[in-house]
Amino acid sequence: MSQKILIIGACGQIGSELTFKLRSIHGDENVIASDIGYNNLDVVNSGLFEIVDAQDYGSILHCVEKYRIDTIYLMAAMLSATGEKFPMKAWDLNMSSLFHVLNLAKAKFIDKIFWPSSIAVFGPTTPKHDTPQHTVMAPTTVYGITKQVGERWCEYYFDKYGVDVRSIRYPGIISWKTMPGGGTTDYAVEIYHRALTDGHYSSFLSEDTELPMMFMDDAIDATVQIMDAPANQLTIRSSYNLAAMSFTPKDIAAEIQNHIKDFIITYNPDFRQQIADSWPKSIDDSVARTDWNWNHKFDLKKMSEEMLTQLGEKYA
Ligand code: AKB
Repeated sequence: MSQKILIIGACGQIGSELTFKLRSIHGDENVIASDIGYNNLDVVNSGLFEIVDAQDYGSILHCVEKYRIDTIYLMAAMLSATGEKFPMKAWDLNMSSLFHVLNLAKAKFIDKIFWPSSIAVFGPTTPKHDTPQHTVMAPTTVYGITKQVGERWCEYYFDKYGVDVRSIRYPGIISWKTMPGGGTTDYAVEIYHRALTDGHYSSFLSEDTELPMMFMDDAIDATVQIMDAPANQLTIRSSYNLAAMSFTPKDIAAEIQNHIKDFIITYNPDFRQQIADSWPKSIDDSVARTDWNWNHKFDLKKMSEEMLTQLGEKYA
């Protein structure tokens, strides 16, 4: 029997591309996109769409019953930078939405959950290079705290109630279709847009700030792969480390200059610098590679070619 999928937060950066991918795999009639508003017309107009408030259990349950949903991808969240401006809102949204879907699975309304975690679960006392799967985690952002606590709850619901919840610690995700919103790694998307529209970018992170990053196509492939993996192959029920590349603003600017010779970058670090400084520079994702054959395809060079080609057509 085919899966019936609900994506909560389908209008966002990752949710939108996941919607298109899952529709291509499972069929338009089996993938229901939802969000709190009509915030992305490409998604809204591309198939079944419902208004769902991730913080309202009744709103999610109504949709689950209406479409006989068995699998939920919970992509709604407040990210690191916005979370520092609205700490309690970030806590409420990120935690209540997770509890709603975990409890739906515990009550057997649904069978399977995907919930994204983040490199933000790590903190200043975490080893910075090749950060291991199991290590010190003392996040200093509200977003990171919600993701770390969320991971503990996912594992708890798996252990105690047999809830099939699967999770990945996404690094910064770079894409050209939908803009990210409110993250610390957003600079790595904005820079390509500004390179093409203005020939100049003012970076809110300093030139040597190295962070783990990934191109959207790899992030979507990883998400599909972990959800398809046989349950008995998954040894981690908190969240898997996941990696593709690491670079600094200076590295990405140099790569862009290979295509746009007179591109200029300047550096004006703001409050996001402190967040970035608390995160790892690179991630050891060998457990994901062993357990479910994870393998990335895009490095900085290949991603930059793709970003500049796709955005070049958009701005032409
Ligand atoms: C953010 O910057 O907050 C996110 C993340 C790394 O989870 N992109």
